[in-house]
Amino acid sequence: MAKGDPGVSSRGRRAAPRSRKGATGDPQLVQLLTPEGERIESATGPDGTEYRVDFTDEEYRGLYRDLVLVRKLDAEATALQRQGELGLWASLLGQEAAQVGSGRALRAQDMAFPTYREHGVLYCRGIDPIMPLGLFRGVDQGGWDPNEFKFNMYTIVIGAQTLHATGYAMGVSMDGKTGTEDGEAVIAYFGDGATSQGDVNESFVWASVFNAPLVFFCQNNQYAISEPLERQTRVPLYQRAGGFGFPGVRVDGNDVLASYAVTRHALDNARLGQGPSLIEAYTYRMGAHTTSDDPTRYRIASEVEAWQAKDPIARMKAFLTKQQIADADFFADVDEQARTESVHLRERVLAMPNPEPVTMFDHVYPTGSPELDEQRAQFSRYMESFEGSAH
Ligand SMILES: Cc1ncc(C[n+]2csc(CCOP(=O)(O)OP(=O)(O)O)c2C)c(N)n1
Ligand SMILES: [Mg+2]
Repeated sequence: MAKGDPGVSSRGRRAAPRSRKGATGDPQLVQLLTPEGERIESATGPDGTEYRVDFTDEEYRGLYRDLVLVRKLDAEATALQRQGELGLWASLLGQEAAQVGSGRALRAQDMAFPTYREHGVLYCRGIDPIMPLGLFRGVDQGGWDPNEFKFNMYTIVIGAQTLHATGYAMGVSMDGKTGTEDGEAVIAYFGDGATSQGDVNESFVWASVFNAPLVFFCQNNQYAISEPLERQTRVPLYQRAGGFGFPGVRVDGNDVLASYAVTRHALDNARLGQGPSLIEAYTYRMGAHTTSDDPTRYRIASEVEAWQAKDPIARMKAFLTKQQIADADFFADVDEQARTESVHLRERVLAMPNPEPVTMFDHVYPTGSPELDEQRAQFSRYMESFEGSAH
């Protein structure tokens, strides 16, 4: 995958903004790859920052492979839920480029705080994709080690992780780990709906006034369950940043190259001690909110079709093909790898052992408590009362 360090150039925040229309005709959107798969050399952000990437052919192919694998594993998880093997699944369908682009922009030392949908970022952090499936199957608590992978636990409480990330980022700077090119940065993921939460707005204030090395990465997938974007905001979300005193940029979230470029730039500013910023990755949730949602009840098919034409994987495939960076053998190989890995994932999910019910008391406190011991004992007696019965 993209291990290189593409030249994400900055002309400085005070440079005069140049009006440059992307191929979408939307001057607000940073885009480096059009839906048709045409490369745009560079794009200028609202503060004059110029974004570009310079990947090798191998790195371009690596990004494509990531996108396909992440989508396939996600589809497998949705299928497992439909077959009763998971309790719930929150699909990332349509948001692969925002997640792979930003996930690959992270350096090893950077810390990420996800929601419940960041399976693509989790994949980029090198975590076994089985991990969230244990959580959604209800057999464990999703227990990867956040310090080992620099990827915090999934957070279902909307917006809460932005506060955790802000505190963590303030700690990073108090520890003196910013101010150099190999400093540390933090990224907090959240959705468009989350921007209405007090937690997120409080995070903006604290991160701003404490100059925290934090990138707020909002995946605007246009919906918060059934609530459309216009119920959250009357201004483009990235413009909210200005009121809090830090820069904001809107990127085409279906463009993996632009998502990479803006995230790398924002992270590098943060690690250098230049404070927080907000990225609004403009994208679309192609599937349901979760497997317990029916989106046909609140949105029309033509809207989904319009976004299908902006598919993040199709545009990357068109680009690789047109530029002769990849051929049919490569695409077949990626598909085969995706198929093999998803079959493997399924086998491992089905083999997950059910936990003993009494283990629910195990991780409540690091060192336990007398009250908990008493509850555990009571519960054990209760469970023993069934022994020998037919139930
Ligand atoms: C504090 C809180 N309130 C409500 C919910 C219920 N809830 C779960 S997901 C969701 C919508 C979130 O939308 P958004 O932030 O846009 O993220 P998306 O799911 O679209 O990625 C809500 C309201 C919750 N989990 N936590
Ligand atoms: Mg949303």
